[in-house]
Amino acid sequence: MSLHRAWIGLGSNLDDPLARVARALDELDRLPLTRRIAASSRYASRPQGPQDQPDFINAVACLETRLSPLALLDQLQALEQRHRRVRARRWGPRTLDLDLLLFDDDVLALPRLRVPHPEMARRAFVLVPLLSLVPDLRLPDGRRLVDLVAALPDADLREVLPPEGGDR
Ligand code: A4P
Ligand code: MG
Repeated sequence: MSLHRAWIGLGSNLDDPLARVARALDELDRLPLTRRIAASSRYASRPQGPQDQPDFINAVACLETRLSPLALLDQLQALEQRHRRVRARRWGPRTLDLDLLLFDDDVLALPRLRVPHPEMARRAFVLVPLLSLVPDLRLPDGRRLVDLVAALPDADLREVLPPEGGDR
């Protein structure tokens, strides 16, 4: 089983989102065959989509894993369930949302899994934390992260916590 690099987007806007995202970062480090090798700052932003819900806390983490993409997705979904996430409506409030953003340079279009995450290139709350960790990143199609960030409309994104010490 080879070693892969996976990027995860974390989001929460219910039940103490800052503490929840911190806990989820620890839980990602404890997934089977996986360790977390980087975590961004936490960022607060207004909800993208329906506005009548609390602001979100978002972060991005980098994992080294020997899991396959689908096995990793299973683990992420199980972790979401343990946070009692309620899937009420699309883009609505959630206790914990874990998106698999990138998996090596793979491009996947499976019924359960699309990688790169189809919305990531439009989302400041994904691109900005990712850029803070890997300034020279390119998407599998060759687009540079720095160019995607420059093309975003003015981002309402507030850094609320510095990166964790020692794990970058
Ligand atoms: N799925 C396919 N590809 C992936 C992938 N790369 N990573 C499938 C994770 N899941 C993937 O997801 C629905 C299905 O997508 C899953 O069963 C999986 O098999 P979901 O998370 O249950 O559905 P959802 O979250 O209700 O909808 P969606 O479109 O996934 O929402 P997002 O993209 O998760 O966005 N605003 C701010 N400021 N910050 C946020 O974090 N998040 C959302 C939710 C909206 N607005 C936000 C934020
Ligand atoms: Mg999601």
